[in-house]
Amino acid sequence: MIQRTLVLLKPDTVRRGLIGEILGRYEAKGLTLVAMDLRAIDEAQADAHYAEHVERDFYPPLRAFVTSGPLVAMVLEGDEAIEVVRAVNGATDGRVAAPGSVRGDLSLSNRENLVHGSDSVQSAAREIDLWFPDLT
Ligand code: IDP
Ligand code: MG
Repeated sequence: MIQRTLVLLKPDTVRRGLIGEILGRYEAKGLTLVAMDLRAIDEAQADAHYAEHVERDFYPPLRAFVTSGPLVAMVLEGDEAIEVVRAVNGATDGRVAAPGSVRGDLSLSNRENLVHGSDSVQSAAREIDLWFPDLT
């Protein structure tokens, strides 16, 4: 099934100069770039994006992190793109993510883990509408 998914290259990716490295992995996998934008977000956008996590203990430092500098938001499309992107990204905690994944190769942190990928068809639809409301 052809799907679209919302991907964020978080501020650590931008700071560390890894945009090209990570975008290249999605391109090499065969995913198609549908939209992409470098932007800084405020706390309201962070809260909307992470609506399911705003009450969690880890959320205040996560919000500070994702609003700490510019990030790259993008929509990727391809066969089973939601699951494929999450596999390319690897497990949430970079310390245990499998080598070969973005987080496994490039992150040593549970919070500063470089990337976000939508986790379901419903999340992808909600997140694409939130980040790229003009995309049809
Ligand atoms: P995901 O990004 O792999 O889908 P989620 O559980 O949805 O992971 O968590 C969202 C983001 O919150 C993670 O990518 C990470 O940046 C941060 N996070 C999740 N769990 C922790 C934690 O236990 N400590 C610190 N940060 C966390
Ligand atoms: Mg998640």
